[in-house]
Amino acid sequence: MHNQPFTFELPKQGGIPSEYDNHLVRRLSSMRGMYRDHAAYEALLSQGDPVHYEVYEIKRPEVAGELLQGVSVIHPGKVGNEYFMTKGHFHQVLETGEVYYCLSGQGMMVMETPEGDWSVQEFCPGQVLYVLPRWAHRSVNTSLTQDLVFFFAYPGNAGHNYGTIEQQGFRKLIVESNGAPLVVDNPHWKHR
Ligand code: M6P
Ligand code: ZN
Repeated sequence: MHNQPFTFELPKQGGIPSEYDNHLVRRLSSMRGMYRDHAAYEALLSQGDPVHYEVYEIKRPEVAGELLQGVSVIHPGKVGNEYFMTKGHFHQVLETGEVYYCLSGQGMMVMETPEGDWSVQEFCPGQVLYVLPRWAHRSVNTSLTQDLVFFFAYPGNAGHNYGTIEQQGFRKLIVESNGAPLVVDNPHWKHR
């Protein structure tokens, strides 16, 4: 870990950062129950367990004054008619935000609050997206050919709460309809 201020490079066309400490790989098998079409999920999984998305993290102490940062790469594909996406999470410390900068690809960020407010923002290269404190967030790759690549930074003490989303899902799903992404209600969303 650095003990002096430091710089690193992010390739403008996407790709991996010039330095990182941790490479997190999520395969399709870690997404069980996250997609609406369970049969399509099992069918895809039976053909192999492809890498779904990857996160390159720069390690910093997980304390309030620090910023945790890195690059995420979401590979293209669909489960049924839903595009590949991240699990999504609330922050354990709910009152912490997160900033994203899109480097390449095409995507959407699906967000909601514990009170059930929701927002879906399109996300394309050059755009900064600010996730307000209290908002759960999931990124969706709406291209079927290209990786979605973005830089992120969030407070060191934020933590990840996956349990709430695993239980209730997000209010909105992003599906392909006539070759384009469409925001639809999640029929299984339960407010707990
Ligand atoms: C973003 C950040 C990371 C997160 C990653 C994968 O890059 O928010 O903190 O780990 O997405 O998303 P998830 O943790 O929801 O699987
Ligand atoms: Zn987050």
